[in-house]
Amino acid sequence: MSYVEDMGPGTGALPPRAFFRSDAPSLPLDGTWQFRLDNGDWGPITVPGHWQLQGHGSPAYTNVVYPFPVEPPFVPSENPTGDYRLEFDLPAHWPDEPAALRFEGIDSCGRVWLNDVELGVTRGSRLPTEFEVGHLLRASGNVLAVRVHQWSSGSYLEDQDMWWLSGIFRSVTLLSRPRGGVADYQLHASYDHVSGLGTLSVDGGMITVPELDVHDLLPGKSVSVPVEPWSAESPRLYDGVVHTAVENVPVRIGFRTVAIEDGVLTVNGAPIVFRGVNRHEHHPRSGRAVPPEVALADVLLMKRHNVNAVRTSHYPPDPRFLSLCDEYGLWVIDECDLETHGFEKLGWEGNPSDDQRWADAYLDRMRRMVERDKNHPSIVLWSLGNESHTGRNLAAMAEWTRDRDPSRPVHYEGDFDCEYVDVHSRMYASHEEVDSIGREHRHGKPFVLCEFAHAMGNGPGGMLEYRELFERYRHVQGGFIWEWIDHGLEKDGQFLYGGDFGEPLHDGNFVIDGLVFPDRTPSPGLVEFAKVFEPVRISGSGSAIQVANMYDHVSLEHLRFEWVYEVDGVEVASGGLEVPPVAAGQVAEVARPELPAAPGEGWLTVRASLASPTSWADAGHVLGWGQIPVTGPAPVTPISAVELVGIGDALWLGPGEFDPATGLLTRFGEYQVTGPRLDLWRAPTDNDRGSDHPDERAWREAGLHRLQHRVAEVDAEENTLVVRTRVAPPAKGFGMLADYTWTADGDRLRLRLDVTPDGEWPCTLPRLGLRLALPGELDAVEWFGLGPGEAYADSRQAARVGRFESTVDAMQTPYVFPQENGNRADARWVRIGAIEIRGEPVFDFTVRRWTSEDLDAARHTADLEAREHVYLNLDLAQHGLGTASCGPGVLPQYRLHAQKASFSLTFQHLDSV
Ligand code: IPT
Repeated sequence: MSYVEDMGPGTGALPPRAFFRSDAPSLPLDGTWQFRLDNGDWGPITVPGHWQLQGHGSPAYTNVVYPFPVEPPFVPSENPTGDYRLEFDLPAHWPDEPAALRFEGIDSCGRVWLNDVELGVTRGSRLPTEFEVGHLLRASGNVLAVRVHQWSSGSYLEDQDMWWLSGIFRSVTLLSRPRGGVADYQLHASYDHVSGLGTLSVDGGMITVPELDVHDLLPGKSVSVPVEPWSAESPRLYDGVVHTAVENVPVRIGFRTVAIEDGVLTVNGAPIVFRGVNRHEHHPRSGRAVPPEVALADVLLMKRHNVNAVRTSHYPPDPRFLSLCDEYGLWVIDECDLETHGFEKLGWEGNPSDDQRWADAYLDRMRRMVERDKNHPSIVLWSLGNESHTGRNLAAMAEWTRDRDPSRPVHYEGDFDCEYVDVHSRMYASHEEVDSIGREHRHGKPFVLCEFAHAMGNGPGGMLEYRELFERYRHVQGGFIWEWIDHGLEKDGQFLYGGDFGEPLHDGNFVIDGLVFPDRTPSPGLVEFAKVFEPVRISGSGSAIQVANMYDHVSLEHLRFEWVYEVDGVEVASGGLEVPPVAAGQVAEVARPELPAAPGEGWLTVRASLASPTSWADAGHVLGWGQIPVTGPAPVTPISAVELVGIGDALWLGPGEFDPATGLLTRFGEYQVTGPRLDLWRAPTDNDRGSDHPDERAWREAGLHRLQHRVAEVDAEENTLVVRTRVAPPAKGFGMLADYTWTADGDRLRLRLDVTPDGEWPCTLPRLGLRLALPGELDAVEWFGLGPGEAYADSRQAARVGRFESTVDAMQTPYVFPQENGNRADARWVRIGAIEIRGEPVFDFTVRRWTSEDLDAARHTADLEAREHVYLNLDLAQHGLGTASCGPGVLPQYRLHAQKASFSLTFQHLDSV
């Protein structure tokens, strides 16, 4: 058996230790190396990076299944193998001391030589390996050679849901390790919330923290001093130096104590709630080689969207990311590089987790993570890995970890019975199940959803209802959205997903399931997250405004409050709001400001924003807001009926011209239109397509994507046009009776639509509304309703009542896999060109240059081409979104059923106002 298939950890490495940089010399070896794949020609390659993203071979995506036969530890003989080579000289004055050659990540197995001497073999792709090389170094002409194999025994332990990408994808550094220097160090920095004292000690060197007046504290000794604690909400760090006579390591210390008290996870004595995301390392061009500035971009985006926690799914991230979490403030579950999910397909037969032969490899992975990351205050839980079922090797990892670092509890979702974990964790549990876990306080442990609300495509729906559960039970302590980013790979201006590289086995767009698009543009899901999980909640009742502090630790002192009063979406007054101090978890009540009387629909909007700039956002950045209704809409003038006129082949009613045969509107003022006809179809979302809750299958089976319209009667009365139709799918007996009743006055047309199900409907409806084709020149859109972004029944917290302007193109949400998007909810009116449409009282609308059928057929955004019309959907309702692409479907209250309904709209021609 070759070293590639050896089941043990790698060979030849130095013992794992903390990741740090000291004042000892070091030499970064990142940059251009020489490379060849499978003994091909040598050429340049960038390290860190993946060879598949630099012109050699291609990426492949599978979620659960291994892309090779499952016969552990063997891997295919056709095993893509890359040879890397770098020549380097030492900088002047490089000391004659031991030195470590550090690889931060090689995927999946690397054999390393320096100056023709073999150093050893690495395994554990997302974990560091160091080799002792001091004795091999020369002043110049050092030759570093690494042979990297795409597949190894390690691949069996690295079956995470992501692209298979190989190579030296994290940094390589040569570090001088002076004799008598800091070999490794461990900080212990706890916080006693009763006394307000932080207790500091360090192993591995002396420590000096000038700000705390701590100088040369000896290893093993401790000191207790008054400190400000560290939390994700107030990430106070103290700069210090761990030192020996010959080496200084700058450190940043955060004092905090993680505990489980009465089955509740606390930090510094207060229970915490994870409002978190699962973060894979991904960049649309460089894959899991994520540059530090991109990691920072993630942290800033998270902080600005009220994300307070990250689970590093499903491997330890680049350690620089953890330093950013310390600095900016994010709770972290650091997860080990371990997943054997593909064995599930084999009934877990042969799963490494319970096979003694893999014991060392499991423990080695955990040790390398814990030792590397132990000094980060942001890490509050250690996670053993993901989806690896159960077994002795996992139990051993947990036991070792608890012993090595008693300061942090252990997490692993797969241990359903909580035999060796400290935290009860589940993924995708429905609201109902979370509620019962809450009621029963199952296992008596803190409960977290390590994955919930699958952010694939349009959605997730139902986040608000999860939040309510997090607030209902003290020990239901939040969760982590699956997931942070769409793993689309960019090519020719498009984002590609599974199958786009010709992979014979793949899981399609299941890799496109993030809150941000591949280029990190926030998707509507992230905007909704920010609102649902806002740290300050503002509501109103009567003449009072309630301000609730939803933080776990800090007060609202850093915020300023402002209000604006808008009538019919137009600002009429504004001002500042004095809010008394509100401690974490408390609510303050303040009087509503005096508001001017003005006719129309009046809304008071109160915003809480940063009073001064922080490291992650400017002053004025809004963290929470609420809207309070003040006055209702002014009454509309009723239609004073005009008469129908027949001219030649056409029927005229006010500003509208109708086809007497079909009863369809063909012209409105100067616009040629085709229209409004009953529409029940939407381009299914990923969540509609979800496997366990197959709304889409039922809809297609029912034929809702190919409804036919039969005009039963066009009844032109004196001043009313009544068009009776029956709309139904081919081959089926059920259908919908749809009656259109038109009346008009000089420049207005009023339509009442009455729908009545005919026969037994077998399924829910994607939407219930009307579709109208308008001339393609129309572009500018203005509306008064919910906005500015899209909103759906179960994902609409982020939309506020206001007056908004946009364009047809800008109103499309470019989901990587095209699907229903862009719905604007609760419009009172919308204006497109000179057409104004008013609801009674409100309606939803979408407007696009292609049809729902085009959207349904498209597989990539580039498939969507503008037609010559603009299609306007005017809906009474749409089915909710849910999160059935992985998890529960649409909650009952957001499901759209076929039932009797009426819906009225008034079309007004504005030029004639
Ligand atoms: C769960 C995985 O943990 C995660 O990696 C991802 O694949 C997610 O699903 C879906 O995108 S596992 C699933 C069987 C619940």
